[in-house]
Amino acid sequence: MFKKSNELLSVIAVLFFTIASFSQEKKDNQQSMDKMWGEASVSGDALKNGKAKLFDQSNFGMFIHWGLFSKLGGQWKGKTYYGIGEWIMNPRVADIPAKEYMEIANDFNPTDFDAKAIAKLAKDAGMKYIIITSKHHEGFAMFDSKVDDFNIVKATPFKRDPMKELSKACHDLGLGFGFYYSHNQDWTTPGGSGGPTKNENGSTATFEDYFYKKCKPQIKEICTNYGDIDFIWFDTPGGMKKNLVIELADLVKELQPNAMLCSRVGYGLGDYISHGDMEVPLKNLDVLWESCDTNNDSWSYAWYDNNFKGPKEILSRLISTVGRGGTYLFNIGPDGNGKVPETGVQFLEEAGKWIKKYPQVIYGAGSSPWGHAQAWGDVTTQGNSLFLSVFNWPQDGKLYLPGLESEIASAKIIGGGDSKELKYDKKNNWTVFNVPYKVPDAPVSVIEIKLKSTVKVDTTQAIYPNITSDLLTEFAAVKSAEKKSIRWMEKFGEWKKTTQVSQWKKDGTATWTVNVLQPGKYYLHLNYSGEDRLVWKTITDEGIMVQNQQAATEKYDSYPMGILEFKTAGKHTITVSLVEGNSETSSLKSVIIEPIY
Ligand code: JFZ
Repeated sequence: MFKKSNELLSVIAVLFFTIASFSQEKKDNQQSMDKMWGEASVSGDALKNGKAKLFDQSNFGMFIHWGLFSKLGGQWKGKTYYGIGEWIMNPRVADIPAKEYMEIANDFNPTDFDAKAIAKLAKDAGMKYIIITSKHHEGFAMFDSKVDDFNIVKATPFKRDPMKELSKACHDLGLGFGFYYSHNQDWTTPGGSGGPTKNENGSTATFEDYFYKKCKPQIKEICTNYGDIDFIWFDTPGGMKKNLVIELADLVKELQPNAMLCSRVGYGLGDYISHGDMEVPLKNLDVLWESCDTNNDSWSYAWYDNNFKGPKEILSRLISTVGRGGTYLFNIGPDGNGKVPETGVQFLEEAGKWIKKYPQVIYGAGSSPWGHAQAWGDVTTQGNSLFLSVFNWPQDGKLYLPGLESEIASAKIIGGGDSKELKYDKKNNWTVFNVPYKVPDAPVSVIEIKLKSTVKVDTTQAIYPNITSDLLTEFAAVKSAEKKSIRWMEKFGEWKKTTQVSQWKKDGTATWTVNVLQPGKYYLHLNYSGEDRLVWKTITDEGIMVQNQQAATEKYDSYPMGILEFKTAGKHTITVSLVEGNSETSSLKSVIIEPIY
């Protein structure tokens, strides 16, 4: 939940996504929208006028990617194309000609689609709304469209409008409902971005042709025929002209004044920022924002993709997103028959059971006063209560909380079972809770701390005495080297991102200020990528130095460096520099400090 509603005027966030980087191999295939630096600013208006309430309070929604691509499931003419399934027709993937692709509709008959079951799944999973692809880049309308025949009612044997069914099922269950719509990219409609450049009759198609004949009229349809809409989730604005984006945003505002627009509409016209990294940001963000993520690796169904996130992974990502101040939009991909893959369903239902027990940890919850994760989990808040969600329960009966400066009124393990007051000691500015050895609950245990006053926290990175501390470069002060976020794709369209330090000059350093409770010896590991072998030096403010040579590869990995010692408790610095190795490519991701047993 976003807390500083009154302070917010306008915030600019730059979304570093280049659709261009979807293509590493076929640079020649780049289209006009390819170089896309989506710059998104959001005004705080949605919060002030109450429109953002569902979004801001819910913190958890369901995303659904479903279309003709779901029928292909990552496979075309006997060959599997690994990566995000909804891009299969793109020249960078299977390169399916528009005409041939459109014929898939002839046999698209998803008779297993059960709108009520999907809405119930979202509800059981603890999600408060559903946002579904009404038209993805492929250009196929998954709804009854009067303005374009390439749609599920006209062009398929199915003949039903599943969006009617799903919007009704959501409204019946009291869930919010919204549509994804690819407004710029349309790969089968002449004039659409990435689409055919000529009309049927051979004349040149313009983007305006597509926009006025299909895109805008379809937005009118989805904003008119499905009752109250809570979200219109436009995507990949690319090089779309500003006046056209304004026309669309205005149309939505006129027809569905309560619909939240995500920043991907373009030109800062969104109500909230959408992050697309399939990842939880590392630092709190004081704007309205959402992180979209998927339950396996692809957004749409792919036959081979059963790498489903387990209940604990779902919960920890959700809690950490709320902890960073955001909302979590979690995607499922029904298959070509309309069925949601069973493993994904099961894991979501298990996660939902946990949320039913701990609603206060999620709904309407505020971000962590620490501004970043804890080594054992994360923190969310309600008023003067802190919820410590523990993903890794300590094995020695002590839970260490660094930097809490406000006075504690009470501390209890919640969620049923043993709800005795927890005893704790204060050491320096650490609070050390005496906790049971046995894990209180699975997959996540929660301690509620009630404070006597509003929370005050020292947010310094902590060295935990009983659990490994990962000091990320995001939190380092860097001199004579370059700290920046880099992004890459694992499989096609599967984005990964990290903040790292590279381009080391001779005197280049990365320095962390840390809060140490337990003086003594710790293992030091460095996580980096690079070439051949590298020599790194790590030195503390007490003059304790560890220098060693280890191998390096192009993949980030952690390597043992030796033993680092803190002679005293309190604030210290840890400074890392590159002694030998390629100063440009040596890329430091984090410093890992591990207690020795
Ligand atoms: C877009 C789509 O191209 C994709 O198919 C899927 O629908 C996804 C949810 O959105 O892909 C993006 C867009 C932006 C980012 C990443 C993937 N981003 O900003 O990191």
